[in-house]
Amino acid sequence: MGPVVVVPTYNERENLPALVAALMHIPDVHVLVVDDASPDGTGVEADRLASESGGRVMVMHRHGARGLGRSIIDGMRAALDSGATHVCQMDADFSHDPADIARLLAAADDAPLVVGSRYVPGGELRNWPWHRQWLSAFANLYVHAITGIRVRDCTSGFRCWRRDLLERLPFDRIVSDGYAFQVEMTWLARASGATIVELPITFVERRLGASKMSMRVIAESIVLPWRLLLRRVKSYVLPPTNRP
Ligand SMILES: Nc1nc2c(ncn2[C@@H]2O[C@H](COP(=O)(O)OP(=O)(O)O)[C@@H](O)[C@H]2O)c(=O)[nH]1
Ligand SMILES: [Mg+2]
Repeated sequence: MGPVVVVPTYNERENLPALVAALMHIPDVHVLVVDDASPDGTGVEADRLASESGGRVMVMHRHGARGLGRSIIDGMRAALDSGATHVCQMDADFSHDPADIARLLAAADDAPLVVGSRYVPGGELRNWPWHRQWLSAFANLYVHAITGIRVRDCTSGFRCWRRDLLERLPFDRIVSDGYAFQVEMTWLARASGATIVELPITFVERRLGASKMSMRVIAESIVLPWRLLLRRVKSYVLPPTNRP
């Protein structure tokens, strides 16, 4: 198997068919939809798309507590198990342009983690309400200030991971689930010494469906950078065998 694009979904029935169709234009790419029992029937739609895809579209149905980060991790694990050379992650709502996957994959030749970035020269935000722009800019400043991570768009959910890097990451240690999940993954990649490259992307606000952003997700993002810092301090203080 070549690259697998993991697409987490919760109530994306209106967006999914067009997204999958666009991804099918990229040679060799497989798609893994990870659906969290969406009440709007996204999972059923995903199964239909899979049955018509000749094996290029796969679906994972999650049950129990829903969560974006957990869904992506489960999707990444399944993609690695099925032999993926790269695992890409992207939103289902067309905020990320499916055609950009080809650019991310090409850039992964030189870096095991490629982040689609709104905040490097050439990157752009379109139609995002001012409060989301402010929140996103603040989140990145906050993460940079506390953790020292130098990636400009730490919360981006548009990424391409090379297999060799993902295999080294300690998935079991991941504690966060929302935007903080993207930050935590970036942190782990950096801690493993991986080169991280940012490619400019244009992020466009969704036209169909609704955002699942919540106060819980924001609260988690406020706490995570401090948890990461604490983890680093502990790893200096504790002998290696006692490390969490
Ligand atoms: N599986 C799964 N996907 C989710 C969950 N929450 C959000 N998503 C998906 O994650 C992507 C980004 O979510 P979205 O609500 O658009 O976030 P926003 O762009 O920051 O407003 C979309 O594809 C959503 O369907 C969840 O709890 N489980
Ligand atoms: Mg969105």
